Amino acid sequence: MENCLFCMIVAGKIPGDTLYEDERVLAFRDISPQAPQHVLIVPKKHLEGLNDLGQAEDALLGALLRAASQVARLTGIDGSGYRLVSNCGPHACQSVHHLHFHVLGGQQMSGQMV
Ligand code: DGP
Repeated sequence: MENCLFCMIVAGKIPGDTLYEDERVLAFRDISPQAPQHVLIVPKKHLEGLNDLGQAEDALLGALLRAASQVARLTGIDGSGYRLVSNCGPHACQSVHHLHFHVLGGQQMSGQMV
């Protein structure tokens, strides 16, 4: 989608620090990391966010979640643990309107949120 930041990263128009890629999914490091390991998992197909997921996206959702666990292994946080977050809408402070999951790890997290 034109003017979508993550579509531009998927298309290679903006550089991304890619960790994992397959035919449906791209994973790259967040530009403003909030944890020692902070990676974004995005579908190559443009979807605004979680609210856009229909039955037709079931396989894509499986691929996104599998990519998250693959990224956890690649970054060495699968054993210590990690958090998977997707912000949806204004109350969640979603700032990029292309579906994405944050993989956060590499440090002990608080039991708040969540
Ligand atoms: P969210 O607030 O959940 O919509 O998260 C959007 C994330 O995207 C935020 O953590 C910062 C990250 N981000 C914004 N612009 C860029 C960029 O140009 N490159 C990368 N790698 N990450 C970006």
